Amino acid sequence: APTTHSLSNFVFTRVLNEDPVLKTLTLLGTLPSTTDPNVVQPAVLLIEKTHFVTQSSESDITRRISEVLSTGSNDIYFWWNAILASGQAQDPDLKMTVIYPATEAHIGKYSRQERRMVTETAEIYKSKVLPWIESQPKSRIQWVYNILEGIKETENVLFRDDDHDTGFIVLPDSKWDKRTLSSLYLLAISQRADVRCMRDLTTKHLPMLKNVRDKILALVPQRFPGIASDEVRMFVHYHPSYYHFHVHVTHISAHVPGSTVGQSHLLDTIIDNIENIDPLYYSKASLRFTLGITHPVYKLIQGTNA
Ligand code: M7G
Repeated sequence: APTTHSLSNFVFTRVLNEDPVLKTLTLLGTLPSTTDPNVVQPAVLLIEKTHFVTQSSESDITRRISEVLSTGSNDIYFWWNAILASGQAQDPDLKMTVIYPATEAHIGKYSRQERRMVTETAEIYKSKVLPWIESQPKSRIQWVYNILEGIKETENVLFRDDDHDTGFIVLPDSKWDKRTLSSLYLLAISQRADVRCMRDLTTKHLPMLKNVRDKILALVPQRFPGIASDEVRMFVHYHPSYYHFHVHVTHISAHVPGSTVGQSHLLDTIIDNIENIDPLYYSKASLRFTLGITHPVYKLIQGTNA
């Protein structure tokens, strides 16, 4: 795994994406292989400016401003740029993610790209998309198994229920800064390996879905005083990036930049559709959502849509 130190060997290739509102920058570059320093492999570097700490006067942002540069004024209005004095470990300026070695799928996912609406019918799903999902190498969800088996991120786990039918494990999503409650972002990962995505869900999964819902609604207010259970949103992505069933758990005021049009399905709606509409709702439904035009599923569906 790359250390902070190895980032000094990062060689820039190109900008994959940037967002001036979210203050994020995504770069493609290379890093030397950990086993053979003469070999370089692709690395995706995600950088975001962190949110301000407001809870503690110790880290009051105004105390860290070391230089103020006036950019103009008009009447009672003054505009300044400022430079921050070097910070402290508990008040970092940047949050970074390195994906290394990064696959083509990672590079595609993090690249700015055109998006299009597509309709995935049950028929297209069964004939084209499901075989593609089944062809995904298990290594793409190695990180999920590392969490479930207690090999990685063990110190972050907030809750685990080891029932092999209905159990799940809850931990901070890697997108969360682990401190800003209004952007709380947790992940509940099912113990079951037979649910790759929402399409697989049927009546037999209702106890698991309800177990996740009920326990999360109790857990969040208990672990994060200040968040009420009716401030918690739980949803599932279709398509997800990782085909092992998991539920996204966020504060209702969190911006969810990862979610695109039609991609988020409320856990409560999923339960209701299976319980009250049709046990096979998700294997019968035509689902409409956007996909980036480089997404492999886009190519599979595009050939079949008018
Ligand atoms: P998804 O719906 O499969 O894909 O959700 P998305 O990334 O397109 O939303 C996977 C979720 O898992 C995302 O919210 C990721 O931020 C999160 N995630 C991904 N990885 C590789 C990790 C990880 O290694 N650890 C943790 N804690 N979360 C991760």
